[in-house]
Amino acid sequence: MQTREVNFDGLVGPTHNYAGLSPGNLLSARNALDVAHPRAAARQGLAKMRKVAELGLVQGVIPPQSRPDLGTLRRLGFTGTDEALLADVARTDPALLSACCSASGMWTANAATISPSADTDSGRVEITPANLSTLFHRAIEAPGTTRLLRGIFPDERFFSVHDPLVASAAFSDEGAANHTRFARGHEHPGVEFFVYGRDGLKVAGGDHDATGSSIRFQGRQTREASEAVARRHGLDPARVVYGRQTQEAIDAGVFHNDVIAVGNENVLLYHENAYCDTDRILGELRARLSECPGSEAFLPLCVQNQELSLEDASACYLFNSQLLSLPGRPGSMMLLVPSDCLEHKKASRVLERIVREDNPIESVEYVDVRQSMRNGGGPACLRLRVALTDDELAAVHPGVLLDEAAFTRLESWVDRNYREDLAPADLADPALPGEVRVAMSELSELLGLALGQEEIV
Ligand code: SUG
Repeated sequence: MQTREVNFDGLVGPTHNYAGLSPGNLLSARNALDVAHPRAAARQGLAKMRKVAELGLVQGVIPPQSRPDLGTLRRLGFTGTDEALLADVARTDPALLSACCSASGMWTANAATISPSADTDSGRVEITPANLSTLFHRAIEAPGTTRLLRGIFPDERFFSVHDPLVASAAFSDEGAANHTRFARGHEHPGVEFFVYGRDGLKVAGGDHDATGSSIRFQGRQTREASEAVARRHGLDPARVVYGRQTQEAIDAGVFHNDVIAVGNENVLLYHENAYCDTDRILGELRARLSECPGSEAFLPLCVQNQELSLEDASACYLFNSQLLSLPGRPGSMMLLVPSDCLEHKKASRVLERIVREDNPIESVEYVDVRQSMRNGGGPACLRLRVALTDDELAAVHPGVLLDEAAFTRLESWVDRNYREDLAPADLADPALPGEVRVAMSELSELLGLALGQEEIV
């Protein structure tokens, strides 16, 4: 039986816009209130999926959630027809309207943490949808994401889709963006690496951390959330490693671990200043992976601060790349990098060095996801990795697994239904919810996936 990693990319939704909703995410702040291009954004995302599929990898898609989220607005006390409600919230609380319009579900690295069946005591794929409770516009994704994941992974013999962790700042969970699995081939049991940015139960005040030091941004993922996910997934504690982000990195715009590191099989590409206690983390990963079946030793690849500073890393997103094992070429990997790195001299030099040196990363390919990047979401943010055996893959809802015909259908669906431009003021356009309703109902047909009432405005 074969096991492979499937990337499930988030399809960019029709309300893709720049609202500056994410403190600590410097690109989101920098591009706030610019005019967005939803059609180009969705096309860029689909082109990336197609590129990965053309490498011979299985590619999946996770549909967008319907926005504006009128259900949430009604639960918050707004009433009347959809049009009246929209006008009311636009007039009385435009910030709430922007939050309820965000297409942030596209960053599926934040949809869930997933442990493959080789690692779990249940022998099933264990899935915990992220509660995303740090930021309101992301927290409202969680119920819809849970329903979508239950639709995509419906067979309880193979998959266990939990409820998200309790929605509290203490258990703030941002999903796979802070989780990396190392294994000597996806079919073997592996080591799961959980990274967090703060302690959740030690209450910090405003601009201070729990020890009273002044900080620029709070970390999002808590230690408590990471530990709870590992417990729930029934992971062997001897094959789990925890690491903490440095406050220096968080303050430089590293709001998720996937902005500063990427791992695959036995390789971890990381920045020198990403973690507190780096030697302990690398030592544990090395030792624990050496006890797993297979033959390759853990291989950390460090990028020094002098080659690329933390600020450079959070501007060019070099680490927010997909590190892909190439089918039929064991031990050979490709790095799929945001095209923004092409214009970044230091990033280009780092990439040249990595490919030149002796390690499994043999090539670099560039992908243009600039529309998403302007919100702080690079190639790695746009995908959720799921290692699946043949039987598990056969039990995935087939409509979300993409072949050439499906790409063509989705591209023309985007061209038919998405606006070219979306300015902040357009979020109050009474025509927008109707357009989204049509798009979502067509998509539901295309994917053969019942997008629940909550997803349809
Ligand atoms: O949560 N941006 C997202 C970007 C998520 C990137 N994901 C990973 N690193 N895995 C966030 O900060 C910005 C929305 C806006 O400003 O309009 C936003 O939500």
